[in-house]
Amino acid sequence: MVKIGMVCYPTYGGSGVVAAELGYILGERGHQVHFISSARPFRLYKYHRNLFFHEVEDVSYPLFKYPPYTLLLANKIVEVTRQVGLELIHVHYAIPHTISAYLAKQMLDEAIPLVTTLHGTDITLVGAYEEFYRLTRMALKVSDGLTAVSHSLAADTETIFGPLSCGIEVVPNFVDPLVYFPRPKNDTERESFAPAGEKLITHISNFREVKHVPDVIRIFERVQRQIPCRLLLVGDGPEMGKVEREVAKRGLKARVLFLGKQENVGEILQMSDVFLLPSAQESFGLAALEAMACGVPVVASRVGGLPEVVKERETGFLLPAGDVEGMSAAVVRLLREPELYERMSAAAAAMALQEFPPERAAKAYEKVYEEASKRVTNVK
Ligand code: GMT
Repeated sequence: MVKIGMVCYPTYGGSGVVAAELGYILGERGHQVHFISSARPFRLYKYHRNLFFHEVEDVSYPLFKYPPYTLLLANKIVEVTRQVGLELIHVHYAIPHTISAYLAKQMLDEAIPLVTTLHGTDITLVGAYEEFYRLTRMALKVSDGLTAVSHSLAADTETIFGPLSCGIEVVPNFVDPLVYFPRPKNDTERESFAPAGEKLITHISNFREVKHVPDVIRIFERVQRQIPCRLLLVGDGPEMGKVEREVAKRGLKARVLFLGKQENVGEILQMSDVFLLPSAQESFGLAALEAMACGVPVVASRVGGLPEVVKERETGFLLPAGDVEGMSAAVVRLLREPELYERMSAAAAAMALQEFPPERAAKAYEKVYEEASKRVTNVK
């Protein structure tokens, strides 16, 4: 049993989801997991005897223009380590979490292993900004164990930051088959969203620019001209205003439903026919995997780690980012060809179950923890 300090963002976003769900599996496997974050991670809602949450409190002081979260988090990691005897720190998203954990390590008397999981934009976007490049490189170097959620992200990391002495272990994200599974469409609330047998197209994201949500609207506009259908938009974020304007401009208000942030996306996916993810960049695409697990074929961009998740022409269609015409044609094909649809839907559910089981990910992380601990012991 390991006492793990799990650091993540609490807000809607894949890295917080992965951290929370990993916490439950590790807790079930007998580890004690202490979440340290600015708020309770949104998927950490169920009680578990081995899961704990420690909030990083804000400190306001007139001289601070910005609250120094990195320092407050470092201090909290030290506090929790002393209080409960953490044996390892596992941070999700390098910036600023690895830096905080590294600072915490300097303040502690005992050496403690630090594992960083890279999720995507911490490397491909934020990490590559000039302002963060050196810090991210340092975060990679000071980690005793490094994991990436896809081979594509591991390769991008070495391309952007050069080779790393401890190497990068690829641990793909996973999906809980008890929450995400196919359900007969007439068993769901579907009728209230898409009456009279209309089709339902779904997009879930944090509505950041990188997600290309306006493309979702453009694709939907083309599809609904040919097939009676509705669009479900789940999530919220900086692009929401732009998306609402795009929907209004195209006269689609009656056909597009904005559901906002939702905790239970499993039920929404179970009533959907097609999942759209036309992102500019996606290191993994957790929402696409969740859709597949519910038997929903995916139409997405052929970028980053998406080809490691969506098997081309088996569980969905991948097209170049920005190819609105190609993606519309793929959705129309799926909705018009029942045989093709059934085959892809069944393959998607089977593949999610076989290739992305939570237990496999938990065992892989345990191995990374073991290696990182050995590395720290050898240095002592
Ligand atoms: O960039 C985001 O959309 C949020 C980010 C996050 O904070 O979780 O998502 C990244 O991590 C997810 C979980 O590992 C991946 O499924 C997403 O593909 C990845 N996003 C991008 O690479 C854009």
